[in-house]
Amino acid sequence: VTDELEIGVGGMTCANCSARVERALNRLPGVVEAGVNLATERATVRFIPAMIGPDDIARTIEETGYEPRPLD
Ligand code: 9UX
Repeated sequence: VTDELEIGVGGMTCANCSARVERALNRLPGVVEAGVNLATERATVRFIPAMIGPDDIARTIEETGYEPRPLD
């Protein structure tokens, strides 16, 4: 079973920023696939809910140096 989270990411200025966030998310155990769109300032993350959750994903974005912004 997998779930998908879409979350805003603030503070990204160039394509290296989005690549950093993408790499950090894809390294997390339980993340199946993560993509980060610089233009829309959003990350789309498919994950295994038994292993990881939205809070962990948001924390990783923050620890990478950017600002997680939960969407409505
Ligand atoms: Mo680009 Mo982002 O040189 O911190 S990597 S602005």
